[in-house]
Amino acid sequence: MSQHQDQKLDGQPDASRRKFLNTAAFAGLAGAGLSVGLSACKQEQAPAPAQNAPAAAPTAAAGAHKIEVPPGELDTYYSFSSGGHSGDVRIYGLPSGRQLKSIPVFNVDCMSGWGITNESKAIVGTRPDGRLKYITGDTHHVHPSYTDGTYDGKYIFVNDKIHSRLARIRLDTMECDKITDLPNVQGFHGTFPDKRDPVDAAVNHTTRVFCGAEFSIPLPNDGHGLDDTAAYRSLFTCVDAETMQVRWQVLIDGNCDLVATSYDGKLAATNQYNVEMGIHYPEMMAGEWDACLFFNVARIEEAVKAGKVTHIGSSKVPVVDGRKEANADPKTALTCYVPIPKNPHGVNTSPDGKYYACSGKLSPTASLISHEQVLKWFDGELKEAREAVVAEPEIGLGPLHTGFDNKGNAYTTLFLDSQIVKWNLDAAIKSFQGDKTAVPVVDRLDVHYQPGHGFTSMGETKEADGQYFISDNKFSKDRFLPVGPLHPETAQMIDISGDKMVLLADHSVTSEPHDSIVIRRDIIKTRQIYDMNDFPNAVKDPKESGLTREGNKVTIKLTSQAPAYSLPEFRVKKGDEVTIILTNHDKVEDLTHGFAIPKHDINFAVSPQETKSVTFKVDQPGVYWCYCTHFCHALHLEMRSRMIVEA
Ligand code: RUQ
Ligand code: CUA
Ligand code: CA
Repeated sequence: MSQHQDQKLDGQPDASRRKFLNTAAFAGLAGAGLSVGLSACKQEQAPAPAQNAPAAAPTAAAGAHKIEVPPGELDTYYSFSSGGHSGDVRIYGLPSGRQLKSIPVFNVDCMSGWGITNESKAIVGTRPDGRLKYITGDTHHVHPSYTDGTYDGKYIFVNDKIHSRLARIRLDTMECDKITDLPNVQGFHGTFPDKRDPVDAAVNHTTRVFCGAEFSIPLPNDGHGLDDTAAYRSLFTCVDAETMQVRWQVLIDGNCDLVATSYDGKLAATNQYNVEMGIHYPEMMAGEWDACLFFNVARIEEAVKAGKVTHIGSSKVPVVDGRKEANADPKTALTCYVPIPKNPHGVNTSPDGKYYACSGKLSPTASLISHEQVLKWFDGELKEAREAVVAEPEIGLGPLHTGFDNKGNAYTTLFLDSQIVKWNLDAAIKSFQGDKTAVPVVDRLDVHYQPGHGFTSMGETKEADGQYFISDNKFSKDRFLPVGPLHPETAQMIDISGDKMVLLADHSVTSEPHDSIVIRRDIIKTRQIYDMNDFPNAVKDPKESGLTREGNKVTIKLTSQAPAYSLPEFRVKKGDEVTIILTNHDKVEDLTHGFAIPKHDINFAVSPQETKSVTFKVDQPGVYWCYCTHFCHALHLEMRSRMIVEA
């Protein structure tokens, strides 16, 4: 390589850098046998195309109209995206890619007051001294509730991988309303709601949420058996979608990773990359085979009802035995382990409900598992669970996540190849059956760079519409203005409505989204104004404003109406524990007020007709100007109240 070509002094992106990344990635994969464009010393020289690569990829210009949202017009889709280890959930409008909101969930957010107000602390959970139990979180997988096989706009569920918590977001207010700790697991990663009840045909909506734990630990994890690594185990958890209580858990062999559910409610699935139950990563890659593990929901619940359960440590959650040995007879088995090549990542259900695509990660294949065949295995009609695999096309290096269109095609992210591969399900099945004329791979598109997650518009519902695929890339490198060593990620928008994929846009996203979903906007019905009656502590009449004292506990009731708070001042004493309850009496849409107190670390916002409260200690006598932090009125700067702390 000629140095001057690749190290530009002005910091401008250099298109040829893409090849470095690929080269570096392949260096770790000796013998992978891919042809890679290594040369291309001159910038204008195109890289040697990899096998099967499109000769000339269609460019954005071809589909510019598909991303244009003129000023004043609204997007056609919502995209809900996990924030990753920022602990939040983001909302984007698509196709514009405009970020509309960040919903704080496992993080602390000083704009809204999440993690600061008493109401949000009660949801997140506190320690005996009133501090938050945790201030960190790692959101990965966002999945909404279903009715009749499609999104019903009621809830979104999201995991916290760090502390193994499941959160629920109400879609009318787009705020988190419940968080549940999963007992006796670590590395809670994949999650997916069920789509209907496996037994009661009348229940055609989400009532359960399944959670896969990735790491095995001593059970219970109370300090004994620390070095008895052979006894470490993992659990698969079912949470009630309404009460958010944990219903049951399944003790398994191997680990869980991502989770999928069937459209008939009968099965939940998780891909397993560590059937070896290795502790160090070479052990986790030791075997040629791992698995996709299926759970027979109705049988598990019968076993729980029949009391065939144990309990782990102090947890009251019933645990059934889903390990291989205890489930050798398919006719009574609770679990079915379908062998899948080496360390798969990702399992996704096709919109017709017939298949699960389970990607290879360390195998260049995607395995297509037939739902019907798995049910047959549970009926004792298959010799081997592996017979449930009906296709296993070679699609490229490092396949991770798969999305689907409405024409029988799958789109899988190839992490190592930095490509999206489009493959046809029917062709893959025919080819697997020996039909030499069937060609599974239909198209490939380069993405920038190293895609992890990929998903299609409405693609996880029976209403998959085949419009867009989003490639959430793990590296953005030279795609955006440099912002220091920590780069944004790229979410690339791809038009999948035609035969060829067309790259439409690069959207920058701050670190570090994992999975997302794309929902048609008509499904989401939000409330624009709160109902004051929903808040038990609301200060319903400004005349109720004032101070009440019980010993050193002081409660201040306050209302806001632009541009004033109901109390211009209030007096408390050094050593008091002060609770401020603030109800926003403004009824005008979008008229939110804030409330901040200097030196007391208080800041939160109240939207129209909303009530929030905060509790804090006052230790330093003095005058503290409480002020409105949210621009609300021409006299916003004048909107203040004085907290006077007497010695
Ligand atoms: S998972 S790259 Cu990020 Cu939670 Cu698949
Ligand atoms: Cu009220 Cu600004
Ligand atoms: Ca493995």
